[in-house]
Amino acid sequence: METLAVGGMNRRCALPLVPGATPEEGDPMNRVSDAGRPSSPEEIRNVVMVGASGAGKTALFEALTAARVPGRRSREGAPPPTVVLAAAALPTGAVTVNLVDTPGQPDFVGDVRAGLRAADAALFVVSAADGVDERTRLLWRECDAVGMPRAVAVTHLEQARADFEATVTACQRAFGDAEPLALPLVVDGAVVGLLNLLRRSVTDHREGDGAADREATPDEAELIDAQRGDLIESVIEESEDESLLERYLGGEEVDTDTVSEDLRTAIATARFFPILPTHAPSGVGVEALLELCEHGFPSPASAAIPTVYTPAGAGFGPVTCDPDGPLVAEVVRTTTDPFVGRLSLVRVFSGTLRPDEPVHVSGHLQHFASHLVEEHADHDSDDERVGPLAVPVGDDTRPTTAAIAGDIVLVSKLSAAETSDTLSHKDRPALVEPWALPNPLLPVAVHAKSKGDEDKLAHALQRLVAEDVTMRLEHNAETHQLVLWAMGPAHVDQLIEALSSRYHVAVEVEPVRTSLRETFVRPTKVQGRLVKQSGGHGQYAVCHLEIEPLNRGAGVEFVDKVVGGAVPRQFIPSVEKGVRTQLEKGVLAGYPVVDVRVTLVDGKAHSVDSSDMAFQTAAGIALREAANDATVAMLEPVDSVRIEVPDEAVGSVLADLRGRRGQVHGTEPAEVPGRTVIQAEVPAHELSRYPVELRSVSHGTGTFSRSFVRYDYMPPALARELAAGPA
Ligand SMILES: Nc1nc2c(ncn2[C@@H]2O[C@H](COP(=O)(O)OP(=O)(O)O)[C@@H](O)[C@H]2O)c(=O)[nH]1
Ligand SMILES: [Mg+2]
Repeated sequence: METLAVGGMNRRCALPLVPGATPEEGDPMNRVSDAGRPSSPEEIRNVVMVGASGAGKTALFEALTAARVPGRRSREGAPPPTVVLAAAALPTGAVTVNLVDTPGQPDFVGDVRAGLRAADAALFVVSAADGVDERTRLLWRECDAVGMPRAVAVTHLEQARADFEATVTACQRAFGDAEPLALPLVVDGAVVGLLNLLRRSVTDHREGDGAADREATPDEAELIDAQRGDLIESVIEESEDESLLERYLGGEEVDTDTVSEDLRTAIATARFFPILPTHAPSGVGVEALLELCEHGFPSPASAAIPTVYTPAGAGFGPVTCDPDGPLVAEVVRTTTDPFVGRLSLVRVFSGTLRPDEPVHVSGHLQHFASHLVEEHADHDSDDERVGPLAVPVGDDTRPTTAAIAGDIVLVSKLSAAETSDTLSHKDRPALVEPWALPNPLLPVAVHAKSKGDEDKLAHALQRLVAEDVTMRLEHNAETHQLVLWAMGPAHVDQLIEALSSRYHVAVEVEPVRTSLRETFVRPTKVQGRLVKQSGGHGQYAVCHLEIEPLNRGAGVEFVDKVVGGAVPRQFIPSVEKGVRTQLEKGVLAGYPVVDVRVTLVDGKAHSVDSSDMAFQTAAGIALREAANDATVAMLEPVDSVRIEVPDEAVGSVLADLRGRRGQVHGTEPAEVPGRTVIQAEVPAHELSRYPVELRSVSHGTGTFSRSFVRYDYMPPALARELAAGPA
């Protein structure tokens, strides 16, 4: 049995999707039971868990899974940090809750985006000990912009510095209309139950005994009633029923069913956000959360569907969440298992996915991207066949025979399908507009530790790139480096670890070299002489060159001003070729020379010993002779940079930019309130670790983009350092 998981992190798979175990072989009914699987989109809830790293998402994910999948126990001890999406289909009441756990570290925001695409509602996990952090706030705003229904699970309640009330206030300040549905019952530093505000009841959790509901004691009832009013008022305010609010404020008791119904509407329309106290280790809040998913969150039938085109870019026509509609599905995550092959986590938007059916696979990232994604070249394939389907259950999978519109499923053997690709019917090919892909901006140069592994490395990187749309590869022809662009240092570590554990390639990391340019800074006259006439066939060529600097961006010019045939006609192109070749190779430090005019003014030839080669060589000699520290300067690439940070970080970001030789062109308010956009020009050399450094001066929420604008003079001391450096 081999490892197999959406995460690809050495997890065991109980029901392997290996050849020979496909549902089609033998009697499918013996192998695949679809009992309990959703038969209509109304029976599905897709929920993504997001929040700060360490807030307790994975612990909660595992507790929720353990509560619904028999035989699964919560993990002992601390879960390892999540670096990829994990999913679990949890039968809950009349529905299946497809739960998606995401990583909290900023480096893996790509997976958070993918999770948000897969889901129709988001569960924000907030630690009562740490409160709401800036990145969580930002993510909330993103969900707000698309009207995604949200709820908040509060964790770490038994910690000494935890304060549920303060956390509720912090949520209200950061998120808006949020109220708790229950209060935590904390006794002697342990979370032992919930006070349910709507039902006015208490749920006790006893270790080993599970949960039991009982009536509230008078003290508990007092606590409940002190909070219940706020909840009911909030909910009724969001209801369309004006007279209800009037009656309620007038002192009339409103029945719980009416409030429950209004609550459902308010959550589903993303106008009200319920807060639930939870404690994963003891299971407190787990049932309440699942109940909230079932009754509060909307089904995919009422969720927005992303824009769908044909692969040619035309309109596809209306797409609804209909199992009988045309197939439109999207790969939200890809893993390559060395034994099982490619495994794709797929969200079905329309139609029904069935094993063994041919599909069209379409990916046009380059078309939609604002930046170059050359390794994700646009591709369309009609040669794909859906392999066995399986339902993800955390680390495990369960085979299934169909995934209807609205569902999330694992598909094996889609060899051409990359993350964010669209699956559709061959006769009705579709292309879903990809979600907003983050641009990886941290470069590291890598090479295989052992020379013989270069091919293996290239192959493994190709695989990783297909899985991970947040990494890029660059083969830099100038510096001869293989550069891996990643989201941050943790992402780099993850990629290097994947190369070694999954593909058995050990790599070494080296500093990224900046491609510089050389240029002449003062007019220079020079002679190049190649005179070799001792014995045998000699070589003879002399050329006099005048070198003049040109404006930035002017390029290289060659001018012939020879008079009287001092250099014979047939050798003029030889001189030009020699000049251009030498300029490309560099004249001082090995970088291409730009923005220069070279004029051939005079020369000498020999009737026997002169040749094309001799004149090419002489031209090169002349240029090298002309080059020294006084005549040649180094140019470095300068990028135009757009930085977005929280207002309060602007001061430190500007100070930091000055330290990077940056020129600030201006600041303006960002689209998102409370944030500022800074426009600047910064030498590329100073940006090589910027994703890391920006994070530290911007509470982790700074983002930036960069694009090359021009070459500019580099301080000579730095140029000497780079030229001499080991890199
Ligand atoms: N005391 C306490 N620890 C928790 C709670 N929830 C999670 N943890 C622990 O907090 C750490 C981080 O949790 P994890 O689920 O990995 O956080 P994630 O990064 O949000 O996925 C782990 O050691 C968990 O066992 C909680 O409610 N109380
Ligand atoms: Mg986690």
